[in-house]
Amino acid sequence: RLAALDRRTLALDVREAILTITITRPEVLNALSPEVIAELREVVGILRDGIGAGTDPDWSVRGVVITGAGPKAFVAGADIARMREMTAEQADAYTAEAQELTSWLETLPVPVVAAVNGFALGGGCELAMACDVILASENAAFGQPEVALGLIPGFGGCVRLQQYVGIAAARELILTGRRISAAEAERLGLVSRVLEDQDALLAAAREIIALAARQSPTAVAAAKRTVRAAQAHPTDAGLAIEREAFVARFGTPDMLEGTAAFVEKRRPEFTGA
Ligand code: CO8
Repeated sequence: RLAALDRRTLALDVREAILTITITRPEVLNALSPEVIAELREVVGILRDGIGAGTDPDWSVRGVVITGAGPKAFVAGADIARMREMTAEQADAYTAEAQELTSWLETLPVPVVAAVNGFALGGGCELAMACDVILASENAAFGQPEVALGLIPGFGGCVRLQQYVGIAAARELILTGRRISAAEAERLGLVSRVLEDQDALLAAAREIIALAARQSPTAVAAAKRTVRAAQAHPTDAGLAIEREAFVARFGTPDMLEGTAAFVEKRRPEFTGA
């Protein structure tokens, strides 16, 4: 179904069970127009249906990489020209769809890696933060510059940036709109690794997914689900959710296989059950 999609703003590539989504509007630094959001929703929606939410999984896609076309930008934010034309109602619908997309990314049962190859500003930084891992090339730059436009972050920035960097740095960045380098983003904990150039960046993104794909897919999905649930709850409720998800692994074929393989000193062969 992915191959049959008519996409004007995205390029899709599936290789070795990894889907790479490239946003292809380099002339406007891959700004997120309503069409980009609609097409991303279509693709991620197909993945949700295809891989499932863990109940009847099809593990033919084991991870997703999101990146931007051209040498300058991952995504330089929402499309400002298009936003100017919107009424408050249209902005509400646009934001609702965009925010739901970020939740879909967070609830896919496979890892999603943002390969940030340039500007990740506003909605671009927010799109990256909805991914499980953010990798950056040396020329990447991050920021939430919405206050310079008379706006505020609306695609999850007020919520997720503080989860990544803590409330102090999040406040500073959101209230000033200050742009930070890849190196500073790494120091703050927004980015997990900085790579020299785009080739190294994409290779590292694929390597992370390939490594996760060697593990039990149901365990990876359960771990992703539990980390997200824990973020949304206070400590005691989070611990209860973790305990329940941990105990649910016991007796599953993948748990029996993984622990047997360790004891028998061999590589596990997971079936995703
Ligand atoms: N929207 C529309 N067009 C853009 C955007 C954008 N966000 N960013 C760049 N462009 C266009 C420029 O207008 C320019 O077009 P043209 O060639 O026709 O003049 C082209 O891309 C190249 O950009 P520049 O010439 O400006 O390139 P520079 O290298 O000089 O500067 C910058 C690069 C610093 C990235 C600069 O383009 C910039 O500041 N861009 C805007 C960044 C920004 O403010 N982003 C936040 C937008 S608001 C937002 O994201 C709200 C999120 C909530 C939305 C929820 C739904 C998704």
